[in-house]
Amino acid sequence: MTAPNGHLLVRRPSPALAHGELTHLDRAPVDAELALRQWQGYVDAFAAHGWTVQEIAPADQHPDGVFVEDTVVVFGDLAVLTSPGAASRRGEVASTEAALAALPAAYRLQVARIEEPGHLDGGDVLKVDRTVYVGLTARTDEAGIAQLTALLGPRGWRVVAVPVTKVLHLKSGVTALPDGTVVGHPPLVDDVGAYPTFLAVPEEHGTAVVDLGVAADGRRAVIMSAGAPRTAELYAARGLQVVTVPITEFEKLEGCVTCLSVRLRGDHAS
Ligand code: CIR
Repeated sequence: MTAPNGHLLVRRPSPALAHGELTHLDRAPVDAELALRQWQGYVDAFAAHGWTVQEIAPADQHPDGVFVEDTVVVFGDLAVLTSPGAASRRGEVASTEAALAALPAAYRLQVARIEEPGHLDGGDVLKVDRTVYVGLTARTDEAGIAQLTALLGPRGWRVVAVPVTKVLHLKSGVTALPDGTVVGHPPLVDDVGAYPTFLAVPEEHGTAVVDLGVAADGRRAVIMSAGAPRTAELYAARGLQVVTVPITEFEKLEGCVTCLSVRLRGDHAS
């Protein structure tokens, strides 16, 4: 067990998960019971690393509601509620807002929102130090990025728009290790040159990593899909403790480890 790392917002999967949105993948059968077990395994891995888990109210009428990252993005002490690009997902935001309001006082954030007609999904937002890369995708448009820039510019964040065509969200193609190295599987990345540092990984499911914080052995820990064993070895060779979880049922819906939670760290960095 480690020192507390922060607060984790999650939402248990809807029994209708199989009917979620698909953009780049063909529909494959989804086992709803297996999805629930995989989700619990994901949540348990955070809890074992000192995270306090807080569930957002179930939203079973929204098949994609489990992908809570798309509904809010946290920048320091500011939470930006999003305006999801898919109509089927817009009703997910209100319950995320309610969950933020119910957080313990130490995690209470200022709240801003992206407004229609602008659209922005949290999966398109990648923070690396004080730079915020935002995917220009089928879900996130110029108007949404302009609103985010207006909110963040005065707070000292630099917003960089990155066109994304090969995957659903920016973070379906690239994420960042705790040291800020951007990682991605090149066939899924439109422009590897968009980032100051870029580490190519050999597997599609290896692109998504989440910082779990400092582990009991003092190493930095990350969580990633069990579907990328060679990439896990690559990360371990960089000195990281690598925790892998099976998330096949969410990957069938174009989800990954980042989108299944919103991380609120004690220092308010997410
Ligand atoms: C969707 O298309 O909205 C969902 N099926 C998947 C969302 C995954 N979210 C993410 O990568 N941030």
